[in-house]
Amino acid sequence: MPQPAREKPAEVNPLAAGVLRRNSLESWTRPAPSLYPHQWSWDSAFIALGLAHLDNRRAAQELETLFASQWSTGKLPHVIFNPEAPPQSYFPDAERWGSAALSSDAPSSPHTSGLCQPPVHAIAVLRIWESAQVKNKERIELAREFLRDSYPRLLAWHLYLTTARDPEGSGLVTIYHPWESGTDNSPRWDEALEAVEVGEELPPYTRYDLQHVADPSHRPSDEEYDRYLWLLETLKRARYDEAAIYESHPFLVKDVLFSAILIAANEALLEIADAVEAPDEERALVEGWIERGRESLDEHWDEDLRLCLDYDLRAGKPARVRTVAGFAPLIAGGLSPKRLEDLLQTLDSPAFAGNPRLAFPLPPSTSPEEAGFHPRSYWRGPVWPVTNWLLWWSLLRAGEQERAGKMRRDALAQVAEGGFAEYFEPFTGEPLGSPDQSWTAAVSLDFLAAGGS
Ligand code: 9WN
Repeated sequence: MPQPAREKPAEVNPLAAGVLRRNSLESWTRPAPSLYPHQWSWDSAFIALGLAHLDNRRAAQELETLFASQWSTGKLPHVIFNPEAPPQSYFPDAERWGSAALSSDAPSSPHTSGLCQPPVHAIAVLRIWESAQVKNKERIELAREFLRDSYPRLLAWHLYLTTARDPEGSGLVTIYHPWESGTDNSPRWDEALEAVEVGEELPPYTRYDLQHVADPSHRPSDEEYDRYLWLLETLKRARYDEAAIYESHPFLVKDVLFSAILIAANEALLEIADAVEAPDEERALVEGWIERGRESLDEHWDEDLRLCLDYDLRAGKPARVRTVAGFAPLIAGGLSPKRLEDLLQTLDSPAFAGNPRLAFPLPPSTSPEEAGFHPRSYWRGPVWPVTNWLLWWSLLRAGEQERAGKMRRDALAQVAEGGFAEYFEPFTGEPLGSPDQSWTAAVSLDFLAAGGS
């Protein structure tokens, strides 16, 4: 049963700001106080979006700190390790990744992981720019400087994703690990992950994540962790070299959600390119990425499920499972009226936000109609505020103001009732995972700043 309302949506703002303040270190923000003590890539992008409404300069700093650890290939690493984090607080740690020791492309300090995460960054940079417009002249000038510095970083990042991560020129990004998707244990990855045979040489390890959660069964299982850690070993064997990974790595999947976020981020990059008066050739390059990406998502559309599907390159087949990632074309934008209609029908159906058992009509991470659905297990069913944000933002861009407004109200009602949890049980609204998750607070601030009833 839903808990009695704790706070009214209007009171969410100062509470969200408080979460971000408490999780903040000097120039970056921990995703959560104890479970995640380092800087995470897409968390920081969402955090910057929220901070843009509180403190524009600090929002810019959040991303500058991340950009300072960009690999020479253009990759923005998924974790930047905090040397001050308490020992044995998160695993795999910097030592286990060994990025700088194995690859001259990695920065030597601070240490980073060898993976990346969905590229929300250009969208956040643009939000910082937009929110500076309503402030004073000095703020606008600072934001313009930030925009100028960020543009080449973002271009290099997107270039990396459209080349090293798409050597086929397919328009879709290949991920090497479920952690790159940001939706770690989603049933999207079950088949591809099951095909990964864990070598006996897997070095022993201790999971510290289980110490920080009320119920360890909500986190990914030990079997999943063995495979996650084995994939890490195979990446290390390839010394994080992209061509070598493509040859031998056992997990290569075209991720439609990651790719759709890249398309939306490329649209943001075009606006940034205009603002910094970037050369025409660069604009044409980005326009080409957007076009190719959308065409490719169209090729991965499943007419029966009325969703877009990831594609397992190793097995040579799509992952036929209904998860929130299937709404990728909505996030990518530029839809035909028919495709938009299809996606909205799926969204409203009992397979997602129209399920009659839901506490709030918000899309569960995995469809309750799927065999792999679990209402309390991480990305296997719970509702995640960041995916609410992505869909809300996409609905607005698609001109679906009314639906977007409703989703925004429901998402705010959920945090008003349950707090800034990492994720929520879809049928009861119970807050799960880390209770003070930064990106939940950040997207709530962005929802509030958008206004409306
Ligand atoms: C692994 C930090 C991150 C998010 C991911 C979420 C979770 C890490 C973990 O936490 O992943 O990267 O240890 O489970 O799945 O989306 O960025 O909040």
